[in-house]
Amino acid sequence: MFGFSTYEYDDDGFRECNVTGLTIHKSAEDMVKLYGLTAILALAIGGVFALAVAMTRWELVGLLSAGDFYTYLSVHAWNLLIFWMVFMEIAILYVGGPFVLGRRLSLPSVAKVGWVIMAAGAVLVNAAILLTEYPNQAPLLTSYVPLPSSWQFYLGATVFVLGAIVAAVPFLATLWNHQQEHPSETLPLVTFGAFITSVVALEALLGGLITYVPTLLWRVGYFESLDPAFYRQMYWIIGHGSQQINLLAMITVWYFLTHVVGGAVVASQKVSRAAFVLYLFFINMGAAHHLMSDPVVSAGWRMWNTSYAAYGAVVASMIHAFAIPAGLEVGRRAKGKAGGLFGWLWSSPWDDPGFSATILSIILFGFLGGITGVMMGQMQLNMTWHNTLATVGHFHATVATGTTLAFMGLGYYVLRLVFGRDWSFGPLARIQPFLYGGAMGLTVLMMMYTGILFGVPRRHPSVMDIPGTAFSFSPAKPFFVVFGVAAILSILGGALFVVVALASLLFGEPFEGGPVGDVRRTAADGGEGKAAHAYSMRGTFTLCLVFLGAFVTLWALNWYLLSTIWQIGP
Ligand code: HEM
Ligand SMILES: [Cu+2]
Repeated sequence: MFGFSTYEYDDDGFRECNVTGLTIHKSAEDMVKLYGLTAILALAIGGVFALAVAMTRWELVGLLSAGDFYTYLSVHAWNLLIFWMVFMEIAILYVGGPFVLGRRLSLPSVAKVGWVIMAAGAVLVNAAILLTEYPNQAPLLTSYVPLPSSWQFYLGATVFVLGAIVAAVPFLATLWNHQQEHPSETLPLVTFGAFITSVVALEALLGGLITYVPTLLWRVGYFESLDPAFYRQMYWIIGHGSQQINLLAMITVWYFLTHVVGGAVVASQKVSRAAFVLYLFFINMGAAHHLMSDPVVSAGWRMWNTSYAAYGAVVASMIHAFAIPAGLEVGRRAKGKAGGLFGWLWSSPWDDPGFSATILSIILFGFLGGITGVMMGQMQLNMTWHNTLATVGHFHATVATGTTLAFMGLGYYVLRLVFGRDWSFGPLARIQPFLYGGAMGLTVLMMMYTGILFGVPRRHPSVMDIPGTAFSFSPAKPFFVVFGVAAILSILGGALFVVVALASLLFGEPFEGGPVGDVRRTAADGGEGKAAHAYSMRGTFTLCLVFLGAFVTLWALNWYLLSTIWQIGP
């Protein structure tokens, strides 16, 4: 497809990848290319709008008028959080299913139809937002009822959701056919992770239909009104659910890339699989954290869903956060690539952007996104985060930094192993994950500081003069300078990825194959024939203690800050 690829197939359409050892069929490969490239296009569009949005919030520049700000913010959010992520996730399903199982993609024409529907939905959403005219309003990400967004927007959103459901069908059919032929085989871990992702995705997408179809009917006049409380609850099934898809897909990519590039093994299949199953049962309840400040749902309901129940999902995250670095440590110790506490880490292939993007994704997601998510998902602390720029900081740490970096890392390997192209501008490709991750880390911290320390609200075109507020935000000004510069750098970092990807496709040298990173893809387990869990994991354990220390410190600090604004007693 597209004629960019350098690989040849046998008469049945199969070829063997000499890096991963996977048997890959053209039907699946073509679709990975199609969905992957579409995702990168959405990333580029969203990134351009990011620049305008960030340069408006940096009031020194103050780029956009109030009216335009909401239009640009909506285009930014939909292209990045929805189109970049979901097109990439369908590609990940096709990697995790047919690629890993060594099969052709079942129902390949359904995959094409799915793409056409999704692309039509995406174009319609973008057009509807950009052409919004008063009294219609730009929807932002959430299009909360009774905000009147155009019916074309809701139609586009519905079409896109339907398209994503159609696109998931070939993946599920591939798994179904595989199980029919090999009823007693267990799915490989990456396929298992992709399967759980698809189940969570279908739940989320059904939530999307329950949200967008009634709203569309309201906008075309069929319903007189829609209950905002109903909308918010239903909306967050997809709004939060799609973040869970992002999380699960990212974790699946973490397992895949640390293995392919760093030589990681799975320390314990059972433990990692159990963690995926925990997500399946508990992660949806986290959706209630978006309703923390909503008066309609009872305090008991909020607390049960966001504390007790959601901790089932937090435990799962903690397990993966241990298992993935531990797998890397064990894999590298087994291959003699480690000495001392952290030798396995220092000796890793940091100059490989697939590897550095993955590790930066893990670290930044965990420390910046994960810790803040658990804090702001807690009822009392939520009060200091709700609707401030700190919330935006949180989700830029998770999706915009963590997931985006992981998907970029995967993108580098799609270029090599699927398109058969080596990276153009090699030195730039090597620094790209560090530039993007470093600058985004700083951008995110500034959003959090200005939100938590000064209460700067989210979704507001002006910063220092906000109607209805009696106090001054001006002490936040110096932080916005850092924010503005870091935002420009991170957008440059993102643009660099797009440039390297396109240049590699068009002008890249053929990728010669052979082992990548510094490990040979022969035996999956240790050279000495020891079981994976028999190797020391003390480096990972130490890292976990550092994480715990950071967690406790930030938790205590947030409670302290809350206590300074919330007087108890006389
Ligand atoms: C490339 C660097 C990026 C920068 C500098 C950036 C900056 C911003 C800024 C300043 C806002 C507006 C905050 C407000 O006023 O409320 C925003 C909103 C948002 N961004 Fe980004 N962003 C970036 C990348 C991303 C990525 C990669 C994603 C998703 C994967 C993303 C998803 C969102 C979403 C969902 C919103 C909220 C929209 C809403 O409130 O409805 N951003 N971003
Ligand atoms: Cu959520």
